[in-house]
Amino acid sequence: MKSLLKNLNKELTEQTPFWLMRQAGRYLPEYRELRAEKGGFLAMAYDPKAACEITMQPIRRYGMDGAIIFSDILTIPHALGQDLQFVKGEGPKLPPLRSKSDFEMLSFDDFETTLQPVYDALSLTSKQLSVEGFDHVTLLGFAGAPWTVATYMVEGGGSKDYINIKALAYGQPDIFQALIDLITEATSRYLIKQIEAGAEAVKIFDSWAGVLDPDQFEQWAIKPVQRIVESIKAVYPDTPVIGFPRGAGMNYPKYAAATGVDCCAFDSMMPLEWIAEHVQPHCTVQGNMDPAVLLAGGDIMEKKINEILKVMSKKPFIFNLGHGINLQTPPEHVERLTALVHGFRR
Ligand code: 1CP
Repeated sequence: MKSLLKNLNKELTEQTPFWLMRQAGRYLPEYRELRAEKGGFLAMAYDPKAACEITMQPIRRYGMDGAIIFSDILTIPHALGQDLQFVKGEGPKLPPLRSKSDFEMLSFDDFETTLQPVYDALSLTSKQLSVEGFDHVTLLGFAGAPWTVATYMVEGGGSKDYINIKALAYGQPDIFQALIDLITEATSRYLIKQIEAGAEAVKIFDSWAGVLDPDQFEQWAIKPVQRIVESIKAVYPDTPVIGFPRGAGMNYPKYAAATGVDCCAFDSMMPLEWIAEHVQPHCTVQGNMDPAVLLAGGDIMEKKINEILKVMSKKPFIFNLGHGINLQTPPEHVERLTALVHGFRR
């Protein structure tokens, strides 16, 4: 079995597997070239050949143990009928949903047709990995967690204070619950189809879980993910699920225990010894080097990589960053990281 999958199945391997969040993207010149040619992010994400090519780019350069399909968490609102645009340098823009009638416009009518290119990209990449001899690489599918996806749908893009979505959650809990239920259903269907198309494991990104209070965390970060994991496991009991409740802090152990994820991914804010003591006994762990360390490179990067591997690699562990690669990262730093992680022995 592939080493990343082995670790997800709670088996130790001599070498620690790794991949990097946002490993395909703007820090790579070959990505920037293709982006200029295709004319934008969505055009690439919905073009199975382009998405496959971009997914392969970092694998060809570095041979990571995981290849995450090139797509975005915002394909779900888009497939439910909400307009979506990526404005260069500004990130995603959606017409914000606020009133009851805004939410009533969402539907499953075009859901599968909109998402078909993502499934096609996965099938294509699954084949391409073996054509190019990358038999050690695990193909990863993904989706955003309902809370994080809902923040984009209600705020209309990224947010600093999440005030509109929080006002909705506290002030109109019925409407908010219906939105979370809809995204939960959509995400379950989406991830099951991704597995059908060739994803060998899937990751659920809850990038903004850290802004929830403890009760809300239970209600909006834990419960929906628990339901998604249950739906997936009912169809694919052996496909591992990775959960990433970024910024969850002391809620991490509860999340790991209650959601049923096989692996919990960590941000860089959490101390290694604490993770090893409170979470690693219960599930596989993934993370958590600060992307700024990879940007800086040099001796500090070597020191941090070794610290993480020494503490975490005694149990099933996947090396990764605590958040996505910074776009200014020199590709040579990723090459050095690869040598250091793959050179380390448990
Ligand atoms: O070329 C470009 O300008 C587009 C930049 C870009 C890229 C490369 C966006 C827009 N999305 C992606 C790809 C992407 N997004 C992947 C591909 C696989 C890989 O990791 O290599 C993945 C897994 C995501 C997931 C994603 N999108 C998340 C969750 C992870 C995280 O970073 O916290 C989130 C929050 C998004 C929303 C999004 N999409 C794009 C941007 C710039 C953003 C963030 C906006 C914000 O900060 O609010």
